[in-house]
Amino acid sequence: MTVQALKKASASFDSARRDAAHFIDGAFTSGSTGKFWENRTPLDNSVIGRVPEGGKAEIDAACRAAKAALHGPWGKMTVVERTDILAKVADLIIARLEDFLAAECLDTGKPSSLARHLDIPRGAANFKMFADTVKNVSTETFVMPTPDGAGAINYGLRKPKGVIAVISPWNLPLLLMTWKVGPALACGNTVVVKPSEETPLTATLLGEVMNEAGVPKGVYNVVHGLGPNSAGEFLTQHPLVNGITFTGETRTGEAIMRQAALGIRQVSCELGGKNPALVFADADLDKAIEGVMRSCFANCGQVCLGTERVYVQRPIFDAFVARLKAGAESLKLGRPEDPSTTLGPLVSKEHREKVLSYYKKAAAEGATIVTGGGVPEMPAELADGAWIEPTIWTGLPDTSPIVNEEIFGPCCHIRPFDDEDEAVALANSTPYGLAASVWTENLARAHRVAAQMDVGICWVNSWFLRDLRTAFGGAKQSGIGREGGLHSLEFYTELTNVCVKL
Ligand code: NAD
Ligand code: 6OD
Repeated sequence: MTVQALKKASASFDSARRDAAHFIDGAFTSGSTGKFWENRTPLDNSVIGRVPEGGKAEIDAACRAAKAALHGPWGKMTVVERTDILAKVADLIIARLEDFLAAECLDTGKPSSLARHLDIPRGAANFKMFADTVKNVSTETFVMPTPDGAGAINYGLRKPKGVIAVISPWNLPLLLMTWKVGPALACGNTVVVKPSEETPLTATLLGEVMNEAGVPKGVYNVVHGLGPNSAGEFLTQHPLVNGITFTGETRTGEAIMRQAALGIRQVSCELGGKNPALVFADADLDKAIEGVMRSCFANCGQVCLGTERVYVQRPIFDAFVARLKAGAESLKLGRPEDPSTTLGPLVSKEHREKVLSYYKKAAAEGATIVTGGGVPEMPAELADGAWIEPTIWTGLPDTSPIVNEEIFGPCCHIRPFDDEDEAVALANSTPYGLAASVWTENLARAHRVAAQMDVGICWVNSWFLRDLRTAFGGAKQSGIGREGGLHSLEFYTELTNVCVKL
């Protein structure tokens, strides 16, 4: 890209800088707390705009609007009318792709090629897919005999659960928020969203789209704020909330489950991971390197499904390490608008401190630092950003925190193994159970190993690929419940059995 073209692209990103606002009952507001924080981009730490911090009053207003909307025009629509509107929401997200793209890239710093091909289209697809899914849902019916010989018929009625609290993280802000808002609305619920404090922009922008698409007021509400003792906690404790769906860290999931216990509200939790990749000597090495590279470094390692533990069968260990090192060193750090950029910064300097603490721990524990391990030198205009080097280690013990705790950065530890049983035991050795990938050309081994992974999703010779109708969620400390396709409908609806005596 020429310097001039890059400057033009940067100017269009700069025009996306704006204050965020709550979106309550169809209107934008900065609320009544008088508290704001500065939203900074991790690209260079400059201020994007101000974000209002919602308090109890904003949460209450949003929950009341959501409750009222359940029984207003939204609740009276046929499923076709409702899903037509959601299809329009999807179309409008695509029509405003450049606006969403600029907002998401400013908030997160991610390369625009990634947001263009993943975050924003998936944000739209999450509305379309669930709109299609609910049109084809049936419920069970049973005819039963009765002593008088007349019988009875039982049938299920699926009804919206009510007001759904959506608490979402910062790594894939629009994608992960709409992964919950899409099915919740398709099922006829209304939502109050508390987006991550790090990434408030696309949730706000979606309010404009909702109005434009004709979504009735009160159906989609957004209140910005922090977690504990702020909008997040107030939302999960609000008595009008009927269900809570959360994506984020495991420790936050524990807090949210405690909050959900008040009033017995159902909760769905998609939590952290420490995902393994198992690379067998019979793998197609080119494919394995390409897949493991993406799973370690995409989105600067800030993907819950990403790989931080790589286990490689001994005969190919050295070759694998050398090739992954070359791959990591070929990544190009830079501004999102530059098409040659393949790696952005971490989401914030605060998160970089956390990731760097693991980099330091690895060095202190005597890891071999294959590549990276620190902060890169960036051009002066980006020097104040949250940049970090992609990093590979070998040689740490299996008990090391680097091998057991979620780091959420562009890094992995690689360790050799000798046979299948050892690989399976290593893969299952952490308290997490979100995802795994298995790389082998031996079909029987692929199925055998996949069946032994204690995870919600296991890939064979791929990563991140998924039909959205399938179950998504984590085992062990990586989550509770499954979302995706019909599984989402289980969470977002209440099932009433009607038994009619004939
Ligand atoms: P986080 O848990 O710090 O925050 C997530 C959200 O919860 C934010 O909106 C935050 O404000 C809110 N929150 C925090 N404390 C709260 C409380 N007590 N009550 C209510 N809300 C509260 O997570 P993060 O740092 O934003 O995201 C990264 C984490 O998310 C990583 O652990 C990653 O693995 C996980 N994640 C999991 C999945 C998945 O599908 N399993 C997907 C993406 C991210
Ligand atoms: O693709 C999805 O639907 C999904 N929930 C991805 C999660 C990615 C975690 O960072």
